[in-house]
Amino acid sequence: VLTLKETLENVIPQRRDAVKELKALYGNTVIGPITISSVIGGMRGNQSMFWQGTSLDPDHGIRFQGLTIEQCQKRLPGTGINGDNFLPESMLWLLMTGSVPSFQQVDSLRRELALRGKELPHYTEKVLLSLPKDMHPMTQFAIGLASMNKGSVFATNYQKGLIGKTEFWKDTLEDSLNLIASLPLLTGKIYSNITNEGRPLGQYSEDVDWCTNICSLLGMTEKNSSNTGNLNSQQSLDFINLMRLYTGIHVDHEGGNVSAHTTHLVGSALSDPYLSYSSGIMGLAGPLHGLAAQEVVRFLIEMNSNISSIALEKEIKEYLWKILKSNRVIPGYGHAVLRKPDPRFTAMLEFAQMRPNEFKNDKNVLLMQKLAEVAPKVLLEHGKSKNPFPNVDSASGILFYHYGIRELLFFTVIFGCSRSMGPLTQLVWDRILGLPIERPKSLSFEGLEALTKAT
Ligand code: CMX
Repeated sequence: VLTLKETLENVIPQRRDAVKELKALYGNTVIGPITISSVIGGMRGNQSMFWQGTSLDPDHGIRFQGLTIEQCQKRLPGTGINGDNFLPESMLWLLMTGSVPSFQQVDSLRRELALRGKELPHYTEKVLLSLPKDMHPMTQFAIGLASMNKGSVFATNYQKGLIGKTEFWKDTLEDSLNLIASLPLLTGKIYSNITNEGRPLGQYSEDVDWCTNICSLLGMTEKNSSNTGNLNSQQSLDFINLMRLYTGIHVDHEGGNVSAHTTHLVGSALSDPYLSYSSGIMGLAGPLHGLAAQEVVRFLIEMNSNISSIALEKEIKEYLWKILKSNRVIPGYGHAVLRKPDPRFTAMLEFAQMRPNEFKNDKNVLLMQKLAEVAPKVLLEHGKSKNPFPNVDSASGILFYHYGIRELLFFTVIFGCSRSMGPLTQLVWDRILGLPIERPKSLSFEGLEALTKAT
C-alpha cells in the first residue's frame, strides 16, 4: 500500500503543470469587480483566494473535493465495523490527494498518525503544565501548538539551507502530519488541565484511530468514565462516532473563513505549520467564528427554563419573538453564504434521530430538534434574515453537552482538532505549487475617494 506521501508524489506533477498552464494561458482573465463596499465590508464576495480542498455552494453547502457530506458518508472508509462513521483520517486523505482512499490506505494512515502522535515534546508538556488552569482553553491550544515550532522539520531545514523551494512541501507535510497526530494528546492535556488539575483522564493507544484517542484522553471512553462522562459501553461507542462525524465534517469550509485564511496567510510568509495553525486557532477563538456553538447551548438551556413545555409551539414562538423584538439574534440560525439548512447540521441532527432512546429524556436535545421546525417559521415571518434555517452550530454543542462535555469553551478546541486538516492540507499544496507570500494592496479613505472621482 502506498503511503499518503507516496500517493501525493504521484499526483503532484500533473497538478503543478495544470496550474502553471492555467496561469500562463489565462493569467489575465478578469474574475470580477472589487467594489468599495467589499473593501470596507470584509471582502465579502471577492473571489480572490486559491483553495483546492473544499468549496461552498449557497444551496448545497460544503463539498469536499466535489463530494457532498452524504456522498462522503457513503464512500469514505471507516473502521470496517458496520454502523461506524467514516474516519477523519479518510477525509484527510481525500483532501490531500483528491481521491477517495481504500480501506487499506486509511488504515495505514490511521496507524501512521497514531505512531507519530504517541508523545508530546517534553517542552510542550512543560509549557502546558505551567499555564493557569482557568486560562481560556483556546489560548492554551495556541500556546501548545506554537511551542511545538521548536521541533519543526521545515523551520530547521530551512534555516540550515538544506531544502530548495520545490522540496518545501515535503517538510511541510511532515510537520503537518506530526501536528495533526499530536492533537489527541494536546487537547487531552488541555482538558485535563481545566477539569482534572492536569491529571490524565485516559490513555493513548497506538492501535486505535485518532478520534478514539481523543475521546479516551477526554475521559469519555467506558473504562475512563469514572472521571467525567459516566458513559456505558454503548454511549461510549456512540460518543466516539459522534466525534468521528463532527471532526470528519468540520475539517474545512473553503479558504475565506478566518481560521483557514489566517493559516494560509501566515504560512505564506513561510512560517512553519505549527506557527501557521496556531495563528488559525487564535482566529477560531473569536465569538463570530468558532465560539457560536457554546452560545447555542446557553440559549437552549435558558429557553428551557423559561417555557413550560417543548410541546407548546405557541410558547416557543412567543419566546423567539421576544428575542427578536429586543434586537437580539437567534443563535444557530442564519448564514453569510448558505441559503438552505446547513448539511452539517442535518448530519448532526440525523445522529440524534437515529438514537431516539438515548435522547428521549434530554430536554435540550429535544428542544434543539423542535426549534429546527419552529424557528425558521418565525424568522421567515420576521423577514430579515436571508437564511432562516439552522446552521452548523445549532446541534453540535448540545450533543457534546449531553454526553458530558460541560465546559462550553472547550467545544471550540474540538472544532480546532478537526479544522487542522483542511488548512494544513492547503498549506502543503501552497508549497507544492510555490504560491507566493500574500500581500493584497490596501487603500486609505483618500485613496478610495480618489477612485470615486476617477469613475
Ligand atoms: N436571528 C435574528 N436575526 C437574524 C438572524 C438570526 N439568526 N440571522 C440574520 N439576522 C438578521 C441580521 O442581523 C440582519 O439584520 P440587520 O439588517 O438589522 O443587520 C439581517 O437579518 C440580514 O442578515 P443576513 O444577511 O441574513 O445575515 P449576515 O450574513 O449578516 O449574518 C450570521 C450571518 C450567521 C452572522 C447571522 O445569521 C447571525 O447572526 N446568526 C446568529 C448567530 C449564529 O448562529 N452564528 C453562527 C454562524 C455559523 C457560521 O457562520 O459558521
